[in-house]
Amino acid sequence: MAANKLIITAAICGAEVTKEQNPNVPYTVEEIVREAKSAVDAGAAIVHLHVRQDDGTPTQSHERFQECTEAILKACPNVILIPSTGGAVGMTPDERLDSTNTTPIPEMATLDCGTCNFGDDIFDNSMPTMRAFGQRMIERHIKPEYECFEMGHLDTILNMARKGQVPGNPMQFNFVLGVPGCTPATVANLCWLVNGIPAGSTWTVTGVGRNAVPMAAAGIAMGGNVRVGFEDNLYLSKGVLAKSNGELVDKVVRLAKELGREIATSDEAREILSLDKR
Ligand code: KMH
Ligand code: ZN
Repeated sequence: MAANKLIITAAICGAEVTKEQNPNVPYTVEEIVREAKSAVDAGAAIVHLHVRQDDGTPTQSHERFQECTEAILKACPNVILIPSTGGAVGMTPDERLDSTNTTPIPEMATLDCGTCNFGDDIFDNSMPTMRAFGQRMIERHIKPEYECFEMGHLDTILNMARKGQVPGNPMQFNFVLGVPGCTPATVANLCWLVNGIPAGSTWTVTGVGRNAVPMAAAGIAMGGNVRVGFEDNLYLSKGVLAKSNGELVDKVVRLAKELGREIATSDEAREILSLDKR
């Protein structure tokens, strides 16, 4: 029975973190493959993908996504890839959507559910932008992972789903808690969000920075799924930089074992998330 298994997503790269903060943050295709493989070998069923130019500059270019996707799938043939359509703050909507122009079309992609503060920046997700992203995903049969950084993002996206502007049930949510300026990472906030999702939905929790492990523990205990990785947190424990994404995934695997949750394979994750096997 796959239903109760824990899906671990590894957000291996992100767009904002740098090698200056942790030298193991991947930029090149080879480094991205190395990090994806370390995460998958440790137990991740999904890799949430941002890509960079070799100098570390974030890019949403479909050519770079194509190159990285093919290289990751060579090393990890069955992994589910969730390319970002969030990109980096300041990118245009068209630029951001280019990550979905790979061949084959990705089975999933993120869809960010509203504008919010993002540290000192503003992460702009206006209603027209979200409608355009929803339309693209409906047309191309891409299952969105709905990224909610703020409590109000949930209501926004549920309204859009009711109006048929974004793909509807079964919906997959990722509650990203603890981004500076956004909803704090507390168990109470997570419970409020989880209580608000439609029956039949699935959810993941991501705790940012020092919230990564406490939120992972909450997600495991509450029957949800967990995302970890360099995009969200660079440390294995206080003051100790993680050597790889695999180390962060391994920590979640150990927690899950202690709490009695088995780890889902990528195919089991496809079943849980109602994805077609490709
Ligand atoms: N880089 C952040 C501004 C996503 O991947 O969809 C947004 C982000 C969300 O990472
Ligand atoms: Zn992301």
